[in-house]
Amino acid sequence: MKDTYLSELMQTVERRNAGEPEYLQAVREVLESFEPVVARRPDLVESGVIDRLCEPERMFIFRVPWMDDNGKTRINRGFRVQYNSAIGPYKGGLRFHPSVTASVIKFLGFEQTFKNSLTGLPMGGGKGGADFDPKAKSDGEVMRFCQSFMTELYRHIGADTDVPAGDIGVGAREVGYMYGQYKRITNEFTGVLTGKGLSYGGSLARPEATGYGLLYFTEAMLAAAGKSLKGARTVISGSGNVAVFACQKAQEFGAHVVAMSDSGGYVTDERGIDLSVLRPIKETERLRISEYAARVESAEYHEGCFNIWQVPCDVALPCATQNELDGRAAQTLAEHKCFAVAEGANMPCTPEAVDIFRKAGVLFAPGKASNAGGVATSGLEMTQNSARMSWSFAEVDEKLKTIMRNIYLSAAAAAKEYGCEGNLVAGANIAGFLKVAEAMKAQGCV
Ligand code: NDP
Ligand code: 2IT
Repeated sequence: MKDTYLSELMQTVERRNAGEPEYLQAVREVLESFEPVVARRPDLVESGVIDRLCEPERMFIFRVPWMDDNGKTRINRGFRVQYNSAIGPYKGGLRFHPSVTASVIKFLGFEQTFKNSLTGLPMGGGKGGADFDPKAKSDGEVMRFCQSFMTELYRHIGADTDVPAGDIGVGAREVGYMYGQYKRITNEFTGVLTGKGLSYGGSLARPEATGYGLLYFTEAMLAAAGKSLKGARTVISGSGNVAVFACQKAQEFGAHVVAMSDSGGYVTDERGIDLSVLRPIKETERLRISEYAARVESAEYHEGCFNIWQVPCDVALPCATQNELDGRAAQTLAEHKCFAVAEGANMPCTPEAVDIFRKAGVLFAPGKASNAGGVATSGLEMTQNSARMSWSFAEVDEKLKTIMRNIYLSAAAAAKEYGCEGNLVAGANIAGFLKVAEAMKAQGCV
């Protein structure tokens, strides 16, 4: 970082958050893209907006005790970061995964603040979760865990305060259990969580929204470069909520999806991934992706998830987790003439990977812009809940398309305006930042 103010701020953030690599990675990437902003907007430096953005408003860490099926007491650690409320109530998902730490939750909350701003909807940034592993747990164990988690979390959230949703390891089942417990404790039926089931206030198209939105964004980015997904060999990592609906929409756009993964390994299928086989394996039977190769003759299973990027492709959509695509993988993708990478996950590409894509001229869509369709549709769920109405699938999907196209346009426009045309990383960071910054400045030093 050349700018003295920004590099000193980064040093302060490093001192204050020592031992939190994911958080520092996310902050560094954003501060690096602020050089042209700092040069042009001294008022934002003077009002301390950027300094304040590098410190979450507050964070809760709590014990989550629950009893397993053998009657043994188990303990997990729960988190909620209320990162920034300048433009709306805190909003962001909950992640249940053994890798969850304060650093992971803070990086996600930081990213969420910019992402939510980009949607154009009035939502601040938040994130939470626990180091709980839902794998191999019975429904009863998952329910007791969710109830215990909510028994602490409920006092910090509310439809106009902080509205959690799903993320890794948190889907319709977990949201249902948490919603039930919230309602039982508070005796209120409000839109306090999104991603709810359709029968109790959920929005049509919310399950599809992140994956669909990713493809709407990708199409817009490709169209501007005179390219399209038609016939594009596509590799998608993950096989969870985001990956499955990314695959569905990619196939609708005419892409040929040849590989998908889970944390154990990946499958290739030259005939194209068959979602009618994959979805029940992952969604209802909750089995490993290796099962797909056992059921589909044209498919092959490969141990180890990170090698999925060795599969030659035109388009890569990382939809699993942070730092899953490193410099080596990026090099291979570039050598294979991959022409576009769009992040469905949060921060799946390492800084080295992003740098390689930029130098090789690979079109690159950063997650805080390209995966914003999920939270945008959560925003639409909040609106429907407040109005006590529900919109049709087509209505929500149409709004989602418009939002994703607008996010692409505003990231591209900000990049151009601030002298880095074509760099959507900088464009998304700057466009997301400016709205939050104006609101923070107007509200004074709080
Ligand atoms: P799911 O839990 O539904 O699926 C996660 C998928 O990623 C699974 O296939 C999982 O494999 C794989 N995965 C998880 N951790 C790892 C790991 N450490 N290494 C390799 N693979 C891993 O989560 P989502 O699909 O909801 O989330 C995926 C990503 O998208 C996350 O980064 C999330 O933050 C982001 N995101 C999600 C949104 C949403 O609306 N759900 C919105 C915007 C972004 P396995 O089953 O083996 O664990
Ligand atoms: O990372 C994300 O944007 C999400 N997990 C979705 C959050 C939400 O509130 O819908």
